Amino acid sequence: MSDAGRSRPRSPLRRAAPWFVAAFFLTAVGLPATAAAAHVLHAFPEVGYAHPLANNTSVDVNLTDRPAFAPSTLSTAAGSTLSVHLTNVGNLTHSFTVLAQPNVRLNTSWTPGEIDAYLAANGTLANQSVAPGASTWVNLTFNASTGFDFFEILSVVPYQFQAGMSGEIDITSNAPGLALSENTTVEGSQYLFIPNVLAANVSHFPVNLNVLVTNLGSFSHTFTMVPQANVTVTVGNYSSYFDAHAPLVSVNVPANPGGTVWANFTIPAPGVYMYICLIQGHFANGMYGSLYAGVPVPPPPAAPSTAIVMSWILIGSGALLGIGIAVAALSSLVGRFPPKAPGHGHH
Ligand SMILES: [Cu+2]
Repeated sequence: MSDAGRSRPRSPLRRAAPWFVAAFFLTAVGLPATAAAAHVLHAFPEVGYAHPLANNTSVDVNLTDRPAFAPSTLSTAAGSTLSVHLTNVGNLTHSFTVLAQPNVRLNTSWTPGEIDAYLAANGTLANQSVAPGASTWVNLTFNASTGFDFFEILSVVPYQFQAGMSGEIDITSNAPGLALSENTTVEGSQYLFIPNVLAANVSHFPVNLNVLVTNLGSFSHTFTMVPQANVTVTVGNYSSYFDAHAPLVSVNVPANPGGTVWANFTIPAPGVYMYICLIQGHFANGMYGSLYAGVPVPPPPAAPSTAIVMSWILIGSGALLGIGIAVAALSSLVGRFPPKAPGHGHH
C-alpha cells in the first residue's frame, strides 16, 4: 500500500494551504492596485495650491566682483523675516541695498547721483555695505500686505548697479486663497506635469508667480508657458505660436531625478494659461497643464470607478483568508475523530 493511499489525516494547515495561498496572491494583486487607485483619486484634485515658505527663512548671498549678487533672486513669505547672510567674495566693496518701494526697478541708465537721489527721497529697507572678504547679516521683515510684491536689490557702489549688480526679493503670500508659490513636478517616463492644474487665486494684476519645478525622472524637460490668457496651443501649432509669441516663461528642468528650477514670471491679467514641455514629442504625449490665475478651477471629472473594483479585490482576498481559516479549524476538529480504517466500513 502506498503512502498516498493511507488514511492518516492531513494536517489542518495543509488542508487550508490552498486558501491561504489564494488569499495571499489576491492580496498581493489587490493591495498595490488599491493603493494606485487611491493615488489616482487623490492625485486629480491635487491642484497646485500655495506652498508657503517657512516664516523665518535664511539665505546665503555672495557679493561678487562680476559684479553680481549670487543668487540674485530671493524669495520669502509675506509676514515673515528673511535673514540674509551676506559674504563679499570679491576684492571690491559692494552694497546690499533694498528699495523701500515695491515693484520698482531703477533704470540702469541712471547715474550714481540719480540713484542716490532716488534712495534719499524714497528710502531703503536695507543699505548694507560689505567690505572685501567680510560677512554680515541683514534681517528683513515683510508684512502681510506685501504679498505678490517684489523689492529690487542693488549695489549702490558707483556703476555696479549699472554693470548688472541687481536682483529682487519676491514676496510670496501665505494668506489662504492667495497662492503665489506653486509647486509642480515633471514625470520623466510618462511625460506628465504633476499636478497639471495650478491655481493662483489672486485678485490684483499683474502678479508675480514662482513655480518650483522638480524633475522626477532623468529626461530633459522645459516648463514653458503661453503669454496669452485662454489660448490653447496644439501639437500642430505650438511651434509657430511660440515663434510669434514669446513664452511668458520657459525654463529648462535639470535632467536628473530631483533636479529643480524656479520658473518666475509675471501674469498680466486673469485667465487660464497653458504650460507645456517643448522637448520633441513630450507635449504630444500629454505633457501640458493649465494655470488658473484669478479664475476658478473647474471641478474635476467623476472619480474613476477602479477604486471600487480594487477594494472588492481586497474584500475577496479577505474572504478567501477567512475560508482558509475556517477550513483549517474544521480540519483540526475533524482530525480529532480517527477516520475509519479501510475495509472496516463494510458490514
Ligand atoms: Cu518633457
